[in-house]
Amino acid sequence: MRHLLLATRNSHKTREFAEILGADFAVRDLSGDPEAPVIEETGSTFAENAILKAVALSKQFAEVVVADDSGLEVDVLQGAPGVYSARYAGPGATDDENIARLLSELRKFADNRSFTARFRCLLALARRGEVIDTFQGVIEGTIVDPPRGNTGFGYDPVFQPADFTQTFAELPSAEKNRISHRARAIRSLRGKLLI
Ligand code: ITT
Repeated sequence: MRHLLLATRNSHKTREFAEILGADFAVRDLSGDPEAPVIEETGSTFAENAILKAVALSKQFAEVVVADDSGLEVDVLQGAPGVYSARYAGPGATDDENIARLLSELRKFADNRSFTARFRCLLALARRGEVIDTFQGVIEGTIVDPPRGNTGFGYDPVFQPADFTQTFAELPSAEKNRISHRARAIRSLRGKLLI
């Protein structure tokens, strides 16, 4: 059994990590450590933010630390919300508020085009304050309006992966966790951890 500390307070991410990594890994996050520092995401890329989180937390904890920085990039919005995905509608915004802001931006385009987008996930692996490696996963798709489905989190109800007719929030979690940006990044990470 390998132990991993996830530098996240997002329990949805933690659940997906546990499902994707499987029984060889014991995963815990920061929910049990309220005194762990909150790291400000001041980077301009997912990689910078993932590294900031992983390095800072790995100075405080003995285990191998993995940080996930991820988000949605919409082409017609020049890649927004991108690194601001969690706070697109403002600091502390809920998922529903972020989706509402996204759809209101897209409704400004009067035509009925399909809006291409992708989810991107960057993982940083660190130990004792040093980055060991980073891993990336991407999934392409389109934005749907109105939102559909109620599984998952974040922008899942408005993201329909390419070659699927359901959104991430309509697909069973096992299917999302087979094809997602996070699944792709975690599979590369897993390979490194098992060496
Ligand atoms: P931590 O920093 O504590 O890990 P966070 O939720 O703030 O948690 P990020 O800064 O990486 O994490 O922001 C990621 C946001 O991107 C997340 O809040 C969602 O809005 C969106 N997102 C990322 N992955 C997603 C997924 O699989 N499905 C839907 N939305 C996702």
